[in-house]
Order: sequence, then structure tokens, then C-alpha cells
Amino acid sequence: MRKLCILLGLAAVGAVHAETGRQAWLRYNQLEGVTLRHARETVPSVITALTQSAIIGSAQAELMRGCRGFIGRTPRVQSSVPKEDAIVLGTEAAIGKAFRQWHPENPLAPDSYVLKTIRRDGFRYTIVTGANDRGVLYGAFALLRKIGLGEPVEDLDERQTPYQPVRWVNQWDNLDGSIERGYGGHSIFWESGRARTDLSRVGEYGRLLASIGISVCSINNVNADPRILSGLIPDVARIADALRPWGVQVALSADFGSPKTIGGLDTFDPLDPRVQAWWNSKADELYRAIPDLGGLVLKADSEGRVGPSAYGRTHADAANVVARAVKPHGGLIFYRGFVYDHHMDWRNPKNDRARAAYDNFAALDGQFDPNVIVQIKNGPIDFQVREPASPLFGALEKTNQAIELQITQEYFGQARHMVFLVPMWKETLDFDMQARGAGTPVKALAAGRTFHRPAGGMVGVSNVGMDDSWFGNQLSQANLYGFGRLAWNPDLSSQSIAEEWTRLTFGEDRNLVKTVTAMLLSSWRTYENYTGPLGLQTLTDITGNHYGVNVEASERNGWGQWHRADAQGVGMDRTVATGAGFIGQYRPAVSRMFESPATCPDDLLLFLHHVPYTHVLHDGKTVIQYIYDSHYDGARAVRQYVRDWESLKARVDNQRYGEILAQLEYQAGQAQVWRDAVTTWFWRASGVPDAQNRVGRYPGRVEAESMQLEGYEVVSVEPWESASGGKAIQCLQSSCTAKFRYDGVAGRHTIRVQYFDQNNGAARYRLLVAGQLVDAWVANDHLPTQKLDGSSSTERTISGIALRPGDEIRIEGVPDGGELAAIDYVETEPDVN
Ligand code: GCV
Repeated sequence: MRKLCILLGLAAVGAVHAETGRQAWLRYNQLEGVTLRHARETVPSVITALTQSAIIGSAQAELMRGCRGFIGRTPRVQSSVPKEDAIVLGTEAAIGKAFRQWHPENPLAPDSYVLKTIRRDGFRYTIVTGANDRGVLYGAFALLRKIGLGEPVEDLDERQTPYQPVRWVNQWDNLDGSIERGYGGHSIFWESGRARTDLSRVGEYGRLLASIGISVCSINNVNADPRILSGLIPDVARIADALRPWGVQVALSADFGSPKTIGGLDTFDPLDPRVQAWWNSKADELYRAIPDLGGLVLKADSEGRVGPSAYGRTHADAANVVARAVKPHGGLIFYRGFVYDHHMDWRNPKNDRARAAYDNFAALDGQFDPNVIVQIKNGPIDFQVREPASPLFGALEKTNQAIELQITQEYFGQARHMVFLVPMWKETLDFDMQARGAGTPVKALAAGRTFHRPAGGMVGVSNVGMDDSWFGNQLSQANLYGFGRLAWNPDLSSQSIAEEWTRLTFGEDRNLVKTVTAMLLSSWRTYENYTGPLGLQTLTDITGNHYGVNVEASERNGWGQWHRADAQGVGMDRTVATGAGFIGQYRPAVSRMFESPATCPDDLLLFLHHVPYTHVLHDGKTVIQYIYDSHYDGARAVRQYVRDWESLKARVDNQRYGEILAQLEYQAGQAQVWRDAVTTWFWRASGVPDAQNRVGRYPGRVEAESMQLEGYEVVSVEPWESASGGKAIQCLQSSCTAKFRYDGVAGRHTIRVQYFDQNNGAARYRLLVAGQLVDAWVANDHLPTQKLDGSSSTERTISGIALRPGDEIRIEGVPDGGELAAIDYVETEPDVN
């Protein structure tokens, strides 16, 4: 018995101290103190649903779950309005029947909700209603959010309408279960070519999406496998069943060549009547199986996908042929504006990929059917760390549009770096395109408000996976949360979204909320600082994994992400006067501001202008010094995040604390790799030294190639800037040793070993100081490279090691598979007491 009690006790402690992150911001952990007491007094203990449907059933179940979690009390369910305080759920029609005093001023827009307290016969009724069932569900989540945030709920009178009529997420899931640009594990939808047998994670995802007001999810990659429209329709129907109780509709990405590849036609020409007939009958078949299918997403004539150009047709022809097929069923077509030539001649200074979306679509304005939405990436290139808003937003007056944002962090450290994207998204959403004079921000254009379009909104590329954290990084959840909150209300501040997410995800501890919110809010600038400031774009391996540093990967190829840095200067001349003319795609007021370096914001300077390194920015710094300083600032900021997070150890459950600490420590090492690579690259290119004398000088660093080597051999690393001194050592024997004598001051130190962790083996390392083993580790991370480069370069940090001058520091490496226990350098740094 004693043993059993101990076990039960341990289980309880475990429950408190280990959270996987799977419940994300819907944990509903018990409130505390005054907030708990207040909630117990004011949240009714009865729930009544006046409308019966699967979605309203979800709303009721969610309220029960939330009340049980937050206030430790399971509400009773009543089928009619009781003679006691109650939460009453129902569509507006049902509420109107039950409460004669219900007098809504205006009809509710679809998906809107109302939370209102009605007092009758001495009882207090908390009404949760909406125009449709989904609105009621959104209202239930909003009520729970209020309870969770400790807001008063006894006197409610709130009416909420989503700003963006269309709020979709796209998943780039492949049918084999992999996810293009997904970092949170395998697909929750697909496995080995079929829908998963167990779709429980799909239901859980639907719940998360509903809680932030997302109503449609497309469930396969925009690089679409045509088979999605052939044998898999029953599988899609099963997935739709799993999402439907959460008011989330399924949508599909379709391959534009489908009439030919799977339809047996000899053409996919959009103007061929046989092609129209094929799409019509395919749409009928789809809607028979999934009557509430949201619609289809099309990526055509882009990155190797077939499209209308094969027949000399336009994008409007392509979009309309499919739109006409889904129209009778109420379906929408999202036609992606991400169309560009990736074989451009880089030698021609007039060529410019940034021009592509506008050049391809602006002239077609007015030719798209009313159920087509052109889906436009936030910037003109491709989800880079900073881009101006796409000029196409300001060019379409007679065409529906949606802004596409990337929630998954493809160019943002792939979930291994913390980057909260909401401030960046807000900057684009709030940017005034001056499309009808001042006062036409991107958010209004996308919503269709400016030009009174019938449809429009926001689409987020989400790419969650089977990992408990959904994204491979607990902190990345804040981006999905923020996307939904902004689609609902783009006027929420980044601060309030970050704070809300933190409180719901980690709890109310004041220090914790303050620290995490500050980390999130500064993280985009930090990441930009060490990966590509001033509009340089992300200086990553753009022809490869889009992850590690590779300053020249963008140059001298057809992909058009050129920064054109050379010995004299840096930046892409996109001016009308002397450059590629991209700036002329904006309306005159915006174009004037961008055209002159004097009025162009510094953050976008190198995106829009080619300037000498000595060009002076608005803050008085030269461009080159800004590049140096920002990289040092960025890398320093990440080291500080580690310390900030460590200060929260006692305030977070063990599992998430440990996972986030490991992630931030890794990020700190990577930020240093980026810092050194970019600053030395620009130093070499420009010949201008760092005014602060940091670049190229690394106190306490000993290059591996200058150590005493036994078995190890020196190799050059490609690109050179991704290894310190351009070189590393690797072991071609069964084991090797590298050693040196420490010649610094005596005292406690942190030792940093910079080694390479490729994904083709699990090499082992041992670190010995003065003959004593101080650390041993296995390089078994799954970083996206098999090479020695900036993506595999990884830091191992060992703190509190007593060092005396003359001590031998020795690393032993044991290779495994293709991983040759490679080392870049060792750094020693005195510990601060
Ligand atoms: C799904 C970028 C990504 C691709 C993605 C493409 C797109 O190029 O790297 O993985 O393809 O954008 O948005 O279609």
C-alpha cells in the first residue's frame, strides 16, 4: 500500500512537472488565488445548449473541459434554460426564441459571436451565440480565454466579427507523410500514401484552429501530387470528418495538370471544353464525398509546376476553369501569386525576381471570377527575414486577394531558433499601400474592404506535425496562435498577443510572463540582426536547405535572390532611375518614399538600393559598421535569452523548461556561427575593418587546425565563412585526438567546443582537461545537412571548469558513418561569478 501511495504521489508530481506542449494554449490549468475564487463565484455551474449540432456539441464539451480545468468544477448539463445561473449556448435564432429581451441591433456576419449577460427572474445567463454554429464555438473559446486570463465574465456585452472573412491555413503535407518545410515531425494527415488510420491528432489540430478562429485547412502540399484527386477522395472525406466538429472545413491543393495526368485527357488547356468538363465532374465527385469542401489551392507555372503558359493561356484562364467547376458548390479557388522565373540571367541588372508577382498578375485585374482569390506572399520574394509588402496588394482592385504568411519557420531557423513572427506580420498588414490615397493598409486590401470585394483574407502556411510540440519548438506555437488572432483582429498589438499566449501557455507568474513576452517581442529583430539586416534577405543557403549561413548562395545563379555584394558596395538596385524598376510597381506615394535612400527606411535599404559600404544610415552609422554591429548585437541577445530563460527554471514544468533551454542554447551557438561568418565575409569583401576591432579577433579561441593532432587531418570547409578560419579537422581513423595547452588566466571557465553534427552518423566526443574527463557527448542531432558547413556547425558548452595555465585541453573524437567527428575550434571564457 505504501508503495502504491508513493507511486500515485509521484504520478501527481509528474503531471505538474511535465507538460508535453500538446495542449498548446488550451491547457486549462487550474487558476490560482483571487482569480480562482472569483471564477468560482462568477462562472455558472450549468451549461445549456439550445441548438443541437456537432459543432455546438464541441462548444459545450469544450466549456465543460475548460471549467473543469480552470476552476476544478464540472458543470451540469441542462437541455432547457434552467431556473438558475447558466451558460446558454445557441445560434442567434435559438437564443431569440428563449429570451424575449434579445434584441440584436444588426444581423451578425458569418462566424461572428456575441457574449452577453442577460438577467432574468433573478438569474444570470451567460449567453454565447453566433450567426452560425461556428460563431457559437468561437464564442465558447472566447469565453474560456477570458476565464483563463482572469477577466471578469459576470457582465458581458461583447460582439466580435472577424476582420478577415477568409481565415485559412495551408499544410504542405506530402502523401507519404513527409512535410515540405515542416519541422514538427510527420504529417498528422498522411502516412504511406493514405490518410492515417488514427486521425486523433487531426481532431486535436481542429480544436487548436477553432480556438483561434481558423475555418479552413488545406491538407496537402501546394506542390500537389495529382493522386489526391483520384483514389484518395474517401481518405479526404475521413479527414474532413475529423475536422468538421471543430467547424474546420477541408480544402485541397490540386495539380493544374490533373486533367491530363489522372484524367486521361491529352491536354490540360484551360480553354479546352473537355478540360472544363473534366474539372466540373471532378468537383461534383469531390463535393458528393465532402459537401463542405472549402475549395482548392493552385500553384501553377511556379518552381517547375505546370501551368497555363503551356498553352499560352493566362493565370486568369487557369484559375477560372477550376473556379467555375467549384462555383455551384460554393467553393473558392486560391490561386497563388507566387509565380516567378528561377532561370533568370543574373548578369542583367534589369532582371529582378521581386517584380514577378506584379508583372504576372497586375494586368489581369478584373479577369478573375468572383470565387477566385489571388493568394499573395507578404513580400515580393519568398518569406525572407525582411521584405517590403508585395506591390501586388496595391495593384488589384477588381480581384479578390489574400495575404499568405508563413507560420512554419522555413527561413527563420526552422523551429530551432525562437522567432516570434507577429511583429513582422503586423508591419506588413499595417503598411499603407496608398492604393486609394492614404489609409489603405494591406490588412484592409486583403480583407476586401478597400475595393469592396466579396472575398479575401489571410492564409497561413502552418505545417504542424506529429511532435507533441506540433512545430518541433514549443515557442513556435506562439506563431500559429498569433496568426489566428491577427486574422481575427489585426489591430491587436504584438505585445498583447505575446502576453496572452504566454499566460495561456505557461501560466500567470508575473516574472515569467514579463520575461517570455520580452523574449518573443525582440526575437525577430534579433534573428534579423544575425542573419541579414538592412533588407539583405536571409543570408542562408538559398539553393540548398534554407537553414545555415551561406552568404554567396544567392549570387550568380538564376534564383534571383541576389544581394550583389562586391568590393565596392552591397544591395539590389531596384530603383526606377537606375535599377530594375521594381519600386515603380508601388503607387506613387510609396514609390517616391522607396526611390530615394534619404527616405527609404534603413531596414529595407539593401533590398531596394545598391550603396557603397560607407553609405551613412539615418542613425549615423555606415552600412558596413551596421552589418558588424547588428551581428554582434544579435548573437549577444541570444546568449541573454538563455540566461533569461534559466531564471525561470522554478516557474515552468520540467519538460518544457528543458526543451526550451536546449533549443535556446543551440540557437546561441548558431547565432555565433552566423555572426562570425557574415562579419568575416563582409570584412573580406569590403576590406573595411570593424571600428570596434571584434571581427576576426576571437579572445580565448583556439582553432582546431592549430592544435596538436593525432589522427585528425585539416580540411577546408565550404563555404569558407561557415568555419572559423575557413578550416576544420576531421578524423578518418577509428578515433583521433586534438589537444593544446591552455595559456590563459587561472579560474573557472566555460569551454565551448564548436564541432560539426551532420545527419549521416552519430560521432562521439570526449573532452578532457588536465587528464580528467569533463564531458562526453554524441553528435546525433538531425540537422538538415550531411556536410561540414554552417548548418552542421554546433556548439557544446561546458561551464564551471577550473583551468590553470599549462593545463592540457584534449578532445577525443570517434567517427560514425559519414560523420567524421569534425571540430572547428575551442573557446575558453572566464565564468562571471
Ligand atoms: C511548397 C518556397 C519554398 C518551397 C515552397 C514554395 C511555395 O520556394 O522553399 O518549399 O513550395 O516556396 O511557396 O510554393
